[in-house]
Amino acid sequence: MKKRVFCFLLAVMLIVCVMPMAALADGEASVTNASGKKGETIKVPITVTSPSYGFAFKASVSVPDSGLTLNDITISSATMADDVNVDDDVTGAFYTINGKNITFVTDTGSSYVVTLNLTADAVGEYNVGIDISEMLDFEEKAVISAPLSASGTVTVEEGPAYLLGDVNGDGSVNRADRNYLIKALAGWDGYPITNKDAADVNKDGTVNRADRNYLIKALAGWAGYTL
Ligand SMILES: [Ca+2]
Ligand SMILES: [Ca+2]
Repeated sequence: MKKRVFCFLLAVMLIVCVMPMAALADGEASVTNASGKKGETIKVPITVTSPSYGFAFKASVSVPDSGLTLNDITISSATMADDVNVDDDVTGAFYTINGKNITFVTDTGSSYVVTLNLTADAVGEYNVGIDISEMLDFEEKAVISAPLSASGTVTVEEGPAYLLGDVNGDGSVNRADRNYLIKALAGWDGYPITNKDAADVNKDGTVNRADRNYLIKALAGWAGYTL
């Protein structure tokens, strides 16, 4: 009799111990490699997939301390948007998507795309990643057995040293450049053309009234007059 009770208890213990482990099926995460030029915004999509249909997860993303600036994190699914915030109280390069589990409000899918919006500050190759500490299914049961991590590479190449049409060299192209070019071509004092490449908007190798006309049309949005 005692032996039977022991066997029963052992069986219960085995069921209790093994059942939760058997119920866990790992989710997946992957970071898509991305590239761009210095000064540009680079979007890095991270796909998070659950074995369950509909899920919530808690994650942090990592970007390097320099070279890239993390501006924003967006997540696919309009139904989850209200529950997602970038918590920049976290120190260093780590950001947390919601300080807690993202509230589960949808059962419309088994994967989400978390997109990092980065500004490329310096040329280089950088590692970015995501660490998912919890992933819960519709009934708030864990669907990952261990923290889930993924990483990818962001490559930043040298960008143009100037903006075409930025005749006054202030970093943007607008009517001030048109006015500057008009005065420079008219020989006004104090209006030197310091960057001929930027001023040669029609790219014919010289800076003259044709560039002025081109710039006027480009700023007015004429078809075929791109900068
Ligand atoms: Ca300018
Ligand atoms: Ca020209």
